[in-house]
Amino acid sequence: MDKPIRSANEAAEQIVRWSDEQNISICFDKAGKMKSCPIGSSGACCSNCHVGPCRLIGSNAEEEATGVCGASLPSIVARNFLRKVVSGTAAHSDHARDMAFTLLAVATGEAKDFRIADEHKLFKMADILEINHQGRDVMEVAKDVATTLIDDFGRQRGEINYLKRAPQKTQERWKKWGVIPRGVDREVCEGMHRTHMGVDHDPDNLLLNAVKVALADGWAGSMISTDISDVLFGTPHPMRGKAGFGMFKDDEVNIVVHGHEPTLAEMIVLMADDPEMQEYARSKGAAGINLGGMCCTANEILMRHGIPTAGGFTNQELAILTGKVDAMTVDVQCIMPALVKLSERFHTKVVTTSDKAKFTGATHVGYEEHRAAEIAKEIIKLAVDNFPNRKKNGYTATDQQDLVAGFSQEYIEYMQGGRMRASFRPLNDAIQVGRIRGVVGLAGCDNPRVPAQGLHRYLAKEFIKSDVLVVSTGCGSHACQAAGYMTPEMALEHAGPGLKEVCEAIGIPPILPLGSCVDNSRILTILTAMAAEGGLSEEIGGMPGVGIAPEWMSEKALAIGTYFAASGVPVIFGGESPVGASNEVTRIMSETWYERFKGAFHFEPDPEKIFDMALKYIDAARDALKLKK
Ligand code: SF4
Ligand code: MSK
Repeated sequence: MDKPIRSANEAAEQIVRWSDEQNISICFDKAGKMKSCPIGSSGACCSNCHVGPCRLIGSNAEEEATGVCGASLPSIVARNFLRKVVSGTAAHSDHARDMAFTLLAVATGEAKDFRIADEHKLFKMADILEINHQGRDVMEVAKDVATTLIDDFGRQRGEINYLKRAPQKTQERWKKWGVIPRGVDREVCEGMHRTHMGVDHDPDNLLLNAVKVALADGWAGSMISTDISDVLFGTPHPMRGKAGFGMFKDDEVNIVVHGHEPTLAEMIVLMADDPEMQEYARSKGAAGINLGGMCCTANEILMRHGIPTAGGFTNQELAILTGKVDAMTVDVQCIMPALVKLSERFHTKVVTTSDKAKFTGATHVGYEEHRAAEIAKEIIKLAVDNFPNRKKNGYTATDQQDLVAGFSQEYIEYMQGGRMRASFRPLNDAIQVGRIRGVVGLAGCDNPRVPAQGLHRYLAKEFIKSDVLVVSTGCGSHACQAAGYMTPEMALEHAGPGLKEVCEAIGIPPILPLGSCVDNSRILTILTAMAAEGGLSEEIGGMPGVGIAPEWMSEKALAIGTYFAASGVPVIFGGESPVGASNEVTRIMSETWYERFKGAFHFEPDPEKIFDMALKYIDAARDALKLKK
C-alpha cells in the first residue's frame, strides 16, 4: 500500500520516501507505527505517585472517576498541564541563565572570545532595569545588567524585573489574579511542589499557577535570552539567506549546528572563517567549510549571519540521510536521540556540547565559555577529519529556497520611520483603517504526526491572503522558509490587497520571521510597543492578534501558549488537546482566562477551524475597538 504524505515539504518527503526504500526507520515511520496513547495524551493519566499510574476513563469520568487517592479528573488534568508548563519554563529559563552568566563572564573578562556587539541594546536594557549607564564603562554596565538579571532566577520575594515592561493594564490584571512571578526558580520549584502527590487539587488554582510559572518564562526566561543574545551577537536586521537540504556541498566540510543556545554556534560561525581552519580543511582535501543550522540554532545564526538553514524539528534526521553532514553539533532541546544510531549508518559524527545533555554513543566536546574559540576550533577540526570518511551512501537533495530573515522589534520600528522617528504608528494606522486586518503569530514545532510543516504552510498562506500580517518563530519559520514564503516577492503574489499595499510601502514581507522559540518574547514587546503607540488597545489584551502553534509538540510550546494567553493573546494550538479529558479544565483555559486576562488557550486539530476561529477573534477585537471593516 502506498504510504501517505509525511512531510508537506516536498524535498523532505523525497528523503522520507528514500528512507523507506532503504529500510531506515525515522520519526515519521515510528510515528505511524506507534500511535499516541489516548488516555495520556488527553491528560487523564496520573503517574505522580507509585500507587498509580491511575487512568481516569469512562463516560462520567469528569464527575465520578478518581485516582486511588481520590484525585478528580479535572485536578489530574490541570496538574499534568501545570507540570508541562513548568518543564517548558525550566528549559527556556535555564537557557536564559546561561546567557546571563555568559554576559557576566564577558563583562568580567573571563570569556575573552566574546564582545558586546550591540551597546545600544545594552543601554536600553539598563534603562529598563534602572541602571545608570551615562559616562560609564560599557563592561561595568554589562556587569550590572547581568547581575540584575541573574537575580531574576533566584529571587524569593518581589517581582521579576521585566514585568514592568508590560502595559500598565496588563500588569494590573496579573496583580488582581495573584499571578506575578517572583523569581523563575522559585516558581518552577513551587509548580513542581504543587503537582506532587497530595498537594494542590483545585483545577483553577493549579491553572493560575501555570499562568504564574509561564509568565516567568515569557517575561524573564525567554525575554532575557533574546535581549542578551542581541547584546552579545547583534540585534537582527533583515538579510537574505537560503533554506533547504541543497545547502550541503560535495566538496566542502559540512557542519550542522543544531539545538538552541546560540553561544557556541556563534563561535563556530566565526571560527569557520579562520584562515587556520580553512587551511586545515584544504589539507584534508576539502574546498572549504560549509555551515548550516537546524531548529532554533538555525534561526539564531540565520538572522545574524545569513547562514543557510536545513530546517526544523522533523528535518534533523533527514539532514543525516543526505550522507553529506560531516558533523552535527547538538546542545539542548528538541534533539532526537535517534540521531546517534542513525549517524552510524552514514559517516556523520554527532557531537554533544552541553554537559547537561549527553547522548550515549555520541562524541562529547563539553562547551566552556572561557574557552569558546578553542572548543569551536576543536569541533571544526573533528568535522574536517571526518570529511575523508564520507561514504556517498546518502540521498542527494538539491532544494534551496531564497528567504529574508532577521526581523526584530527594533528593526520593524526603524523600518516604519527611520532612526529619528522609529515607531509603530504606520502599522497601527494600517490596522486601524483595515488595510491590515490583524496579526497572527505562527509559532511552534513541526510534527511527524501530521504532514509535517503542512499546517504552517496552509495557515500562513490563508492568513496573508486575508490581509493578516504573520510573524513567525521557531520551526514555524522553517516551515514557511522551506515553502519559499519568506521573501518580499511573496507579498506581491499571495497577500491580500491591503496587506500588499502596506508591505510594499514599508518594505517588509507579509511573513516576518522573528527568530527562535525564545524570541517569541519579541512578540510580547512588539505588542507592548503597539499598545503604547495608541489607536488600538491600551493593553496587550484586546489587540486584533492571535497566537497559533498548529503542529506543536514540546512542553516549551505549552509554556509559550500559556504566557501569551496570560498576557492577553488568544492562542490556538493544533492537535489533540492535552487537557481534552476534562471539560472543566478546557473551560477555565478558554473562557475563564479570557474573562481574566483577555487571552485564552484552545486546542483544535482542524486547520480550517483554526483559521476561522482566529479570524473571529481578530474581527471581534476590531469590533470592540470600533475599527473600520
Ligand atoms: Fe493515582 Fe493519586 Fe497517585 Fe495520581 S497521585 S497516581 S491519582 S494515587
Ligand atoms: S526548535 S520547541 S521543535 S519550534 Fe525551538 Fe522547533 Fe518546537 Fe523545538
